[in-house]
Amino acid sequence: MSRSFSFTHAICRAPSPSIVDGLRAVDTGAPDLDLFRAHHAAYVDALRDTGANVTVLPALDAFPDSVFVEDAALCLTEGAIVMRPGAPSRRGEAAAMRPTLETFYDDVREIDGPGFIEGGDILVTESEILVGTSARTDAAGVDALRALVADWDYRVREVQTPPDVLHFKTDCSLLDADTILCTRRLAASGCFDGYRQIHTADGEEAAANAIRFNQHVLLPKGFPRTAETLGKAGYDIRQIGNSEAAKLDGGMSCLSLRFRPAP
Ligand code: CIR
Repeated sequence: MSRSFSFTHAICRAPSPSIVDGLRAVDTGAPDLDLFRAHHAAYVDALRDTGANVTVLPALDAFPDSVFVEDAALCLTEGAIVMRPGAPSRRGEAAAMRPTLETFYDDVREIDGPGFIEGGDILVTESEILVGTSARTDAAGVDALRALVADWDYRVREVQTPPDVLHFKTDCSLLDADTILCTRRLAASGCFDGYRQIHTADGEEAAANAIRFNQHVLLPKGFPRTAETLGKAGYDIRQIGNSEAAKLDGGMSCLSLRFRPAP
């Protein structure tokens, strides 16, 4: 049983009207709440189509970016870890996720300061946990994670998120046990040497933030050449509208926590 893309559960959170105040690197206009909600509903449906049990938490108006639940926690089989986001406006989201994690896990741990780490910088593969340092995740945060998962027998490898890229997983996704979808700029760092790699088409770098969820790969809409490559490689692609989340630098992975808790 794969532990890195075979899931029974997901947690999402409804977008809040305060989403218009969400963080963004470049202002390309406010997201449209109704369209965001429609995209979010299609995303949840796509997860449910795989047979997953999907919990959709109520919107949290006090936290404009809280729809991007991936950054608040890391869910492994053995237990869950509450993150310590580098963005000050997002720290309360992590604490707010804890009670939900406790309904699924007996063992919920928490990153202690002084370091910072966000879930978007963490890629779990069959053999290791890669963590990209970024503007949101620092070396102390990686060390804190390493210490917390040591008794669960995970190897944690620190790598670097490319400059000007929000999160490590903005530029990569796990497609199966040993295959990574990634941008050429991230591949050039050598961090995926030893893995089979599929690169996004030039100009379609935003397609790298996909998710493999059981039999499907959820890909943002609007990246036809990357979709074609993945289809030819045998992946069952579901393309989901992402224009509104993209205005806030969000993609497919950010919108869910995906997991298979121990029975
Ligand atoms: C932020 O800047 O934190 C949000 N606007 C976007 C977070 C996207 N999350 C992710 O890539 N995991």
